[in-house]
Amino acid sequence: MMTFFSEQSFRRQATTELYGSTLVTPFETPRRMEIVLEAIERAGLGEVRAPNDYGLEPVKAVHDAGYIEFLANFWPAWQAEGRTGEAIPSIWPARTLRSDRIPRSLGGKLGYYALAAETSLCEGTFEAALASKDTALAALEHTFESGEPSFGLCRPPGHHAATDQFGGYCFFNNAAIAAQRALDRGYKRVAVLDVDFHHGNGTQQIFYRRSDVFFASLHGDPEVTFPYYLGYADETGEGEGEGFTANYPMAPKTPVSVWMQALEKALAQIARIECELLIVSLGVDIFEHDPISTFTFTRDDFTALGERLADAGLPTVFLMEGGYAVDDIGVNVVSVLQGFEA
Ligand code: Q9C
Ligand code: ZN
Repeated sequence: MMTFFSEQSFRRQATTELYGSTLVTPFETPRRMEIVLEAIERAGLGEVRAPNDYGLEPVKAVHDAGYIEFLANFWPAWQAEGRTGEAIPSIWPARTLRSDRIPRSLGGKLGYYALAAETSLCEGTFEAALASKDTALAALEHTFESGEPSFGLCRPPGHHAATDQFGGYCFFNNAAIAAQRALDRGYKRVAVLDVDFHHGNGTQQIFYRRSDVFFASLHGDPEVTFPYYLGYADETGEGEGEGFTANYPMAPKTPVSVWMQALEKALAQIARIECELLIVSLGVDIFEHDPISTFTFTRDDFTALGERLADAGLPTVFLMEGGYAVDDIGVNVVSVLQGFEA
């Protein structure tokens, strides 16, 4: 399988993540990419190519212009104010106190465009986010042109990024950008299947009122798991989009057999509504030893997942999302991709 990866993804080297009451070294570390690349090489999965630069148009097709400008300008502006540390949002236009005002202050903007506080902004973040969406778009283009499956080794991940909000380690929603591009290239209906441990709240928000992208997510129950406020089973889409969102929240330690039954339901929906392309938001934080998650996947379960996805018989683009058991992330990812190709 062809993999796409950009060295530019290493430009984000954040040193802080707000975790409980302390700052820790981020779980979403650049080392993750090195481990996945090593595993791809060791397994002989196939060529790894650098993506082209697809510019900002495909980003603007999904994200708010003010948000893109905010991410592009934030770090230089923060530095110009003499701030040296990484930027962590600490105030939001919260539920009953919200307005549409975007304050001039960088601290005010930071909260306006953030959905959570664990993801610091730092030098190189915008460049890495651009590289990540290019990686997703290159994978999409390869599958569009060849019909062959492809893997976009995206970093930073994307599925928590909403129209105008970053958080959960995500800045641009790579899967949403690729799905929109697929529609612009002529596919009539696209499925985004999100198997990351966390609900793909950003992807859901972006397509919630639309019927051209079917979004299905299998994830830790938001009653007890990040991102908490979205991903409940009764969220099924709105207006035109009614029936085009499907959520399968599951309790901590849910057996893989139960998870696989939810996958069957999601794949049945994808077949029934005749999706022409499958984009898999591939988070391997469903691994049994993931440090921030509570599902129980083993290496063999990852292989079985890949095999089952291949049986769907659709042109398929895999895009990297989460996975924080760094030593195992490579084997886990490659197991899915090799299972798919078996
Ligand atoms: N105690 C992705 O997997 N913090 N993002 C969770 C757990 C945020 C995960 C805290 C997790 C974000 C792409
Ligand atoms: Zn995740």
